[in-house]
Amino acid sequence: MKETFYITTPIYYPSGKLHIGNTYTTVLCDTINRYKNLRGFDTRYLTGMDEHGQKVQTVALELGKTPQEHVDDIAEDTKKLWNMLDIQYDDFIRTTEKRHKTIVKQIFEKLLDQDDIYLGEYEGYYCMPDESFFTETQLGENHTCPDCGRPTTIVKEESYFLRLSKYEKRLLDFIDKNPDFITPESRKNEVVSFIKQGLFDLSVSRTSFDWGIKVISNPAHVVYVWIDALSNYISALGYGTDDNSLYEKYWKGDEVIHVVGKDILRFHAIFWPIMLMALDIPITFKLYAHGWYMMKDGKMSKSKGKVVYPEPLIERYGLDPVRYYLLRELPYAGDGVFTPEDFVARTNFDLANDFGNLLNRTINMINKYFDSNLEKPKPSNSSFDEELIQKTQDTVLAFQTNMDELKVAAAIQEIWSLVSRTNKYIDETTPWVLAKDEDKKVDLQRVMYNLVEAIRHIGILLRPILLEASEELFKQLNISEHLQTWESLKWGELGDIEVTKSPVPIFPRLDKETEEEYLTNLLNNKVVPVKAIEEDLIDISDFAKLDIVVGEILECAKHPDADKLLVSKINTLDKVRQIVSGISAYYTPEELVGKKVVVIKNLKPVKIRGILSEGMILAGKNKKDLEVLSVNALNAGDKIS
Ligand code: ME8
Repeated sequence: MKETFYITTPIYYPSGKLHIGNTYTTVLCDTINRYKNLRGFDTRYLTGMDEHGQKVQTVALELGKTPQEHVDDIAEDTKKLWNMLDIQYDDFIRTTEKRHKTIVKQIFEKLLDQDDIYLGEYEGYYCMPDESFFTETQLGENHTCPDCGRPTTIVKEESYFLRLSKYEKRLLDFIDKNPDFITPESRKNEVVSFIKQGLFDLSVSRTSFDWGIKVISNPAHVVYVWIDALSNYISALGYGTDDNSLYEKYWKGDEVIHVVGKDILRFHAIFWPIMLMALDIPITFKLYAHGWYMMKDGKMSKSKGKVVYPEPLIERYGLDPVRYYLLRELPYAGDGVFTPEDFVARTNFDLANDFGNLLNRTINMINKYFDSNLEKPKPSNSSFDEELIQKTQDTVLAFQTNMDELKVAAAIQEIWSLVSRTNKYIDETTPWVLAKDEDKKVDLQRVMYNLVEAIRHIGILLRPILLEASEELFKQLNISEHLQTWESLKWGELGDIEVTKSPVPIFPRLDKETEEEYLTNLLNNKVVPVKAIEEDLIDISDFAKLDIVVGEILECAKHPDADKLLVSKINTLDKVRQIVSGISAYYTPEELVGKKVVVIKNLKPVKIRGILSEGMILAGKNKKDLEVLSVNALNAGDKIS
């Protein structure tokens, strides 16, 4: 049976749009989850929203919405963002859902019944106009309200408390016996010294607002954030319900990881295990606390307008450069600074130059020297080859070790070290010199094979990180699915090679000045004209070069040697032309006969798997579907412009 792996993000407050800080946590978990999937684990990835509390109530009021309407809107936006980032979560829990509220109510009553929760009085700094309590550390100068700046007063309120002090010793023992419970080590030490100073019981209910889960036995109280929020990790698994199979499988399974930001580590490292001890639920999870993304001049702050949102970055640069930057720039145990200069440099140097160029150069050379086809060579022993092979194997191991320890930035560095080594291999073996000497053809063949084999390994390691580029890499190198798996990470698994005849660079270089200026404006919240990157723009005369017409499909059949291809005979009036298209996963030949489709006539004819193709049928595509463009009123040969 497969080992199980359960990973969670914090559930986010719906106080506004999510920024790159929250996005970082979600992308990090997505990458780790995809890695575990690649390794063959039975994985489950949970994220969601923490939708109760006074702040939400106040914000909703300001927006003229009910709190529920407000959180519904933000949850919708958040899901859209995760979609944009291709986050592969299995469940999205919202604390306003019935499945969650029922469990929180049960948990609260149980803790109350067994006297782990008791009624007392909460004393705090209260802002009358905002109707909010604050702790001393949250206050502004002279004990003013951090939200509105007006003076606060000390007010007492009836509140339930969770007995933390009772579990202090047990918790310290637990941390001692489970040295990898909290990572990084430096953060664990902070938690331990905090506990050793002595724990105060935690206020877990409020009477000053009502946007929350009501305490069953005393509905004047709502459950205050942390018992509500932390329970999401098990309520989402059906804990305490008739169907608790997910809880049994994943919570009690092989590996459970909560990824949190450093600011909420204490809640997860102290309150959560104590809650579980009190509830007699096994503490199966490990905690990883990451640092923060800062701006050059300090913390990101929505109220000061110093904040970076991911959407404009993805729209302008694409998904992979954003994922890459976020994962690569934040060190394992520290903070990172988001700067325009670094973003452009990472995209240009790491992605476009080092990695993109390696792939592009390799394909171009195979086209030039071997007309895109290369037989697998006999193994041989040049010292350059041995070094490259050794480096590739070492990289796989180093990548794995780092990923298993959640050191994702370091794991990415390992891949780039192999990228550099592979580029160096080209310089060492000088294929352009080998190509001049017919006697060196076998050497050249071996060099090309080794390049593709190293790049295939890089592609597999990149699958959890660069989602589109890794797919594109396999496509351009024509590498079949069984050679994209973790199990296929063995040198020499690759057979004969047939690369694309028309390689496209996967990462365009950014113009340094333009993009740094664009990003600086974006970071300063200046209105930025939406402008596509220059290299993507074409002139109308470029478009006019295409000869596009209506073509009527007269005959269609499966390609004899390739499952994914169909071969159509199409009347474009000037002649009946044969076109090979990769659409057989979406259409049967019968469905296409009689269709009037859109055809590019003046593409250079090419042989695709041995069959001549004289043009291209246009189709639209998304992740699920592909649809061939077709017309009704027009006839074969009619021009499209
Ligand atoms: O704390 N860089 O929610 P939240 C990196 N609802 N991470 C950052 C960041 C930054 N600049 N700013 C925020 C909550 N984060 C609670 C969690 S879980 C049971 C309840 C991270 O929306 C922050 O560290 O305020 C935290 O991990 C996460 O975003 C959610 O923050």
